[in-house]
Parts: sequence; C-alpha cells; structure tokens
Amino acid sequence: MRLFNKQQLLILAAILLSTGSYAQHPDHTLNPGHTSDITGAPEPYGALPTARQLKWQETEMYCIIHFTPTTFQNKEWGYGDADPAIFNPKKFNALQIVNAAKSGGFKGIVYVAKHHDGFALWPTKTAAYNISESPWKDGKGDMVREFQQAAKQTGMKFGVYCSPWDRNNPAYGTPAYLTIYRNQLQELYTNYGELFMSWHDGANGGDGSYGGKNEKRKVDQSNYYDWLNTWEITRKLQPNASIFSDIGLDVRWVGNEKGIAPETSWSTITLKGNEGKPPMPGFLEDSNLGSGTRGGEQWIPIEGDVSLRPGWFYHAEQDGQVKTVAELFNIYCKSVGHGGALDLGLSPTTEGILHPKDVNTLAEFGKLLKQVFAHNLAKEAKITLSNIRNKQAGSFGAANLTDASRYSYWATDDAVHSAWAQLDFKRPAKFSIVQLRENIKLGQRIDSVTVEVFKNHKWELLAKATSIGANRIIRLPEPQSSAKIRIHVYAPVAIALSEIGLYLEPELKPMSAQNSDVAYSKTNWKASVSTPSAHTQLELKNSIDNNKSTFFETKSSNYIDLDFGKSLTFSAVGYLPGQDGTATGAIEKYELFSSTDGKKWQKIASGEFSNIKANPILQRITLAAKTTARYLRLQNSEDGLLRIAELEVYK
Ligand code: FUL
Repeated sequence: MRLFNKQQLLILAAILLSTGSYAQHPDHTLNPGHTSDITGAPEPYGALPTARQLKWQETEMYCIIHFTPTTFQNKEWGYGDADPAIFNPKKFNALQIVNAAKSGGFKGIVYVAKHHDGFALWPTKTAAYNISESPWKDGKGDMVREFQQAAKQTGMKFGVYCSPWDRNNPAYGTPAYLTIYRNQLQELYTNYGELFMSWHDGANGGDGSYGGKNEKRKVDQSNYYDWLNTWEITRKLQPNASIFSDIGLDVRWVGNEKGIAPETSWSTITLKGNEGKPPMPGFLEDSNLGSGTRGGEQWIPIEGDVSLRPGWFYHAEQDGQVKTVAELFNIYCKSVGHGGALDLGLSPTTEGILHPKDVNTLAEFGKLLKQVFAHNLAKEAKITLSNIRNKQAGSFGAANLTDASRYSYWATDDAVHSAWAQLDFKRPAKFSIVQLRENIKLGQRIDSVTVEVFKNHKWELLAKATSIGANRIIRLPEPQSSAKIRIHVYAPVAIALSEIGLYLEPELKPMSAQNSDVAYSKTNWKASVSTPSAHTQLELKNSIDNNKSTFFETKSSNYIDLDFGKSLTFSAVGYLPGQDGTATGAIEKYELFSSTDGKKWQKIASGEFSNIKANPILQRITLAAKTTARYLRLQNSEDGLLRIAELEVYK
C-alpha cells in the first residue's frame, strides 16, 4: 500500500528536515508589519497578533460538528470498538447542517474528522478503522469531503479536528502512533483545500480497546505528541490555519465547556512555568487559561467552546435541552464579546441532519444578532475627544470610531494615557449594550474603561470594564436613555480605540431549556455510605436536596446508597457532579446497583461518564430495562474523592 505520492513525500521530507527548535517558527514572533501604515501611528505595544490570528479574530463565530459512530452509540466518547456497520445515516445532508450554522451567523465549521474512538471519517490510508469500512455509500463515502464541499458551496470557512487520543489504534501509546497521527494530519491538510483551523484537544490517554486489548494507556502529554514538531506540519501545509488546543500556538481554550470567558480575559498570556517558551499542551500550569495575563508574553486569545445541547454528540433524550436564544446570546457576549471566538457544537442525529429544534434555534439566534447589531446608535452622536493624536493630520479622529472598521482608530498623543470620548445626541439614545474595539494590530493597550452618563447635572458611572482587545461587549442590566455619554479610557501608552458601538437589545425570554425526563420527588429519600460514622445525615442530604450548588463528598466510601422509602420503577438515573467548575471528585467510571431489600445487590449498569472533567454537566445513565427497586447504589469504580451535587431517578 502506497501512503504518499511523490509530491507529498517531498513536502514531508522538507518538513522533517526543517523540524527543530521553536526558534524556527518565524511567524509567531512576527510583527505583522501593518502598524506603520499611517504616518505618526503609535508604536505597537506588547505581544501582537500575527496576520493569521487577525483573520481568526475577524471570523469570531464558527461551529464544531460531531458526527461519528459515537452518534449511533448514543455516547459522548466511543471506546474504539464500535462496529463500522453502525455508521449508516439515511438522510445525511451536509448542506442542511452547514446552512443551519450559517443562518446562525456563524462563519465557519470545524468537522470532527476523527474523535477519540479513532474512527476516521475519511478514507485514510493510515488506519483500517475508517469510513470505507462502513456501509454508508457502500464504503465509498468521505464525510470530510462532504463537509468541505458544503462549506465551499455556502461560503463558510472549513477546519478539522483530528483527535490525538485514539482509543482504537493498536499502536496508541508507542512512537509508531505519532507517525500515524502525523500522516493523518498530512492527509487532511493536503486533500481538503484551505483550512482556517486545525483543532486539537487535550483529552488524552486512558481506557480504550486499542485493537481488542481493552486496557488503559497513559501517555506523557508533555512530550508524547512532540507538538511543536507536529505543528510544523500544520504550518508548512496549512499556513493560514489557526492552531487551537488547551494552549495552542494561536488560540487557547477558555478553560470550561460553557463557552464563557471570565470578566477579565486578556488576549495575551504568559504561560506559567513555561515563560519565554512556546505553548505546549499538557506541560504547563494552566490556571490563567481563562483570564490570560495583562501584558503577557504571547498573543493567544480564547476560544469559548460549548455545545448547542448539553453533550457534543446527539442524544434524543436531550431534545428538550437545546440552548435557548437568550442563553446563546449570553454566551456570545462572554466569548466573542470578551475578545475571543465562539465555537458552538452541533450534533447531527443518526439520520445525518440536525434536529428541527436545533435548526430553528440557530435561525432565531442569527436573526437576533442581525437585529441587535443592525444599527450603531453612536453614529448619530457628535463625538468629542479629549485628545487627538497629530490633530492637524486628521488621521486619528472621531470619524474612525463609528466606521465599522476594526483597524481605523482614534489615537491619543504618546504622553496621553487617560482620555475620553463624549457622545452628544440630539435626542436621548436608548441603549443596553456598549461595544468597544481596540486596533489590535497595535496590541492590547487599554487597561480599563468607564462608561458614564450625564444625569441630574452630573456624570454618573454606568459601567466599568477591563481587557478590551478585539471586541468588548458591555451588557447593561437594563436599557439606559441618555443624550450625553462619556467613555473614559486608561492605558499605559497612547490609546488606539477603533470602535464605539451603542446598541439596544430586545427583551429576550430568559426561558431556560427543559429536561424532558420526569424525575421522582426525593422527599422521603435517605442517603447512606459504607462508613456511616464518617458523615452526618445533614451532609448526606446534600446529594438529594434539589440544590445544585450544595454537594456531598466522601473520601472513605466509594459508593452512595439511596433508600427511596418505597419501591420505584425507573428507566434512567442522573448524576450531577460538583458545580463549582473544578470537576473535583467527579466520577469517571461507575457501576450502578439496585436492591429490593438493601442487602442483596444486582448490577444494572456500568460505564464511563465521558468528558465529565471538561464538561461537568448532569450525567444520565439509561438503563437497558426498566428496574423496580427500593434501593439504589452508585459506585465509583476508581479510588479517590467522591463528590455528588445531586442524584436523580427518572420514570
Ligand atoms: C473535548 C472532547 O473530549 C469532547 O468529546 C469534545 O470533542 C470537545 C469538543 O473536546 O476535549
């Protein structure tokens, strides 16, 4: 079997010859050279985005699509042992999916070409476990191609996610796998046109089938994938693709799967424990992933990734939990509106299309975005500036602030580090959103801003914000009407603010998505553990008090028992891990038992709560058959702290 043609071999040889130290990544430290296009422009400040990152910043919104055999298994992580025969969508339509994303205002898609289960959705030459083994299109299909073409047809950007962790590949964990993985990337980089993103995640190593061995394989993430040299391949073959990972070369993870960046989130970051060196996933202390670092060494902004549904894959039982337009808008304001991007997960059904509810929600969200940002009220104002750089030249004045251009800007003299823009309206303007942008070609310069309105003959503080960057959305708790608004900006250097936007958001129904499961009331339930003297009833109650923010935790027992007080018939069980965002004590592998007398126990389910660490949402165990019992035991198959925010039993 021939793996590469001659041209591909030449490229590969060039890559191998050039791989070496990070110092050979010229573009990363590259000053994009677009800073002095206007005479008298301020000197750039701190770390700067590359030309590639500027394009990524402009993209702002894209979707990641999970559609693999795991969809057909109704799981979140495939184990690597699914029979390819199950992958056979009857109504697959990439255009339906990509068009739905487009209607939501998204500008690109990232397709999961291979997830952790190792099944390649393109006919790769690198591994037998791929789409050609499936009955779909008689084994002649190529899902990556389908999505690439749909993206092309709709004018959307295209990117791929190829999971480094591969629970199928027998070579996983050995050096041979790295070559296989690199060859997979090489195929994806050479056969599917220009990519805007190469997405790599950090969930690596653990249980898997690994060619029928069914074992645990741990890898040392800090060197196993040799990321810097692996990403050289990306740079050579797809120079315009932004590299995402927990800490990617271009884009960093926001640190949660809610898509939400902290209030202060700098686009620059100093990688703790790795100062002065390039990013390397799995290698560093990542406590500042969300916040970044003021004046940090590198420009690596956040991507907020979150799924439209609770999970990344489609589960029919989550049809009632599609995020609402209000929820999506909130996420948008805290991802795109905190200087980064929103990466929204879409989950086609086993038919190979999006559920109508998802399609409608996306369309409604797109409409809302258009409606909110259709008209910048600031355009109607007379804008006075406390200082203008090089005033006579006229290049840095107020007109730049409302021209919808990210790179024309108001600048102050070098010595002026605190300045204001005052907006005067003929009639009071009603607004609920203040949007600000810096000209990030000159770096992230601004420390903070205040927004004031003139009321009762004086200036009153309305809002404050830090970390402006490419985009900062300040959402007010309620609409304001005012004819005089002042935005005061503070920076350690001359200010370079490119946009001021004032918008009015319509009233949104805050309706939160509904879980379609019918849960039993927990009024007379009792919880207990194997070490009764170690915990009080009050502590145990936290696991069944209907309060998500309290939790029960134990180090001494690896299970928790529930006594319902009477016999119940149930079809599913819910486990909510602690909700403090840390995933401390979250169960990853479980066993579930039932009993009619509290003495003799019968195992009714076992498995893994996939992805619970990154996405600690309510986990649902669907039973193979309805069970009638008075007692239930949830057991952690692994040692360690056990933390339970809530347990549910569904009819
Ligand atoms: C994570 C994965 O473990 C999830 O399954 C999902 O693919 C998400 C987008 O990235 O790290």
